[in-house]
Amino acid sequence: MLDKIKQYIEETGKFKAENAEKLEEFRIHWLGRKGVLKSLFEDFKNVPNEMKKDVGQAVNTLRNQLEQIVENQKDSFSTATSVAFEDYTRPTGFDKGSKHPVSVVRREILEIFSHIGFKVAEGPEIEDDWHVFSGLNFPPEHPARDMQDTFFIERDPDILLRTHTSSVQVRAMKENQPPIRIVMPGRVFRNEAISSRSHCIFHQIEGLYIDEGVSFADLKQTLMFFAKEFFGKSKIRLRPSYFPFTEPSAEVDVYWGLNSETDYRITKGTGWLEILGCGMVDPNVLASSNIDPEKYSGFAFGMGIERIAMLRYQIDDIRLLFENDVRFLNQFQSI
Ligand code: 2NM
Repeated sequence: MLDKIKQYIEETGKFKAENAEKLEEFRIHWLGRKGVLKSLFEDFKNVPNEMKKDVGQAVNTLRNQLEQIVENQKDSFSTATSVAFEDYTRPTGFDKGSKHPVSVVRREILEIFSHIGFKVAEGPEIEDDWHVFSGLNFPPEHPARDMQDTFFIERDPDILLRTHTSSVQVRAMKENQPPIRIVMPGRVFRNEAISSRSHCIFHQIEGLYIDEGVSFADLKQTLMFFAKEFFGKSKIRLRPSYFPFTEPSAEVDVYWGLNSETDYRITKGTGWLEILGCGMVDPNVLASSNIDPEKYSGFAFGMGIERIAMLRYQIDDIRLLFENDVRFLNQFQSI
């Protein structure tokens, strides 16, 4: 497919319309509703994951080139046939918007989990202490409760901006009995100093699965499936870690490989990249939400969408994701 697209790029690059009708024919053939480009986008679904990036870029290059050709050559015909004086107040072309990489990645992740039975759940961004900390087994003196880390709206009782989407899970557990199998995308807020690695608002996706007999093996298998589907990589490793709401807890790395200079740089020479945190839901958390920890067990995981998008598209400064500079965003059109 890549070769075919490259050939299209070369072939159409030389196109010169003799008149307006020929240009319109060209436009319909390539860009029309049943045109070549449309069918390329349809075929894109079947492109293997590891090829998606290259093929996607090539299709976008082709599309941009075709749109430029039509736009540029149209002017040369219309001025000849239209009025003698150019009306400078007439609107010219408008730039098209494009999908933000965070939205693209969020949708892909949710799609992958939907195939294995996870439903999407959402909840409020403004929360109380119980849903964000106490109900999640954070001890009263935990540093995350500090003003330095959390944006408080009111004190006593504490009303705050959620620092993770786990608060949505707490709500889901309180409102439903197992089986519960949900993924929660959303904005979260942390009071961090702005640097190339941090930002006060970012996006997370967390997942939760609770039922009778859910084990750590189920967690690992689910994450392997995700890594394979999303990154096209099936080798992962789990390192012991700590979160207040899970026990045991782990951080998950995917084996990225060391095939290029970039691989060395982003994996710091190890070949491994951290993608998410996870663990078995702490029995205290289940009990706080009226789920019987003697009968049920569950796993949970969480990842930062910005981080995943940066890995996927090899973006090395998170601020690019928040500036909304069209010259940056246009590189991600419609993939
Ligand atoms: C993570 C890592 C590990 C998590 C746990 C829960 C809950 F509500 F079930 F306790 N929600 N999310 C979790 C566990 C989140 O994010 C890095």
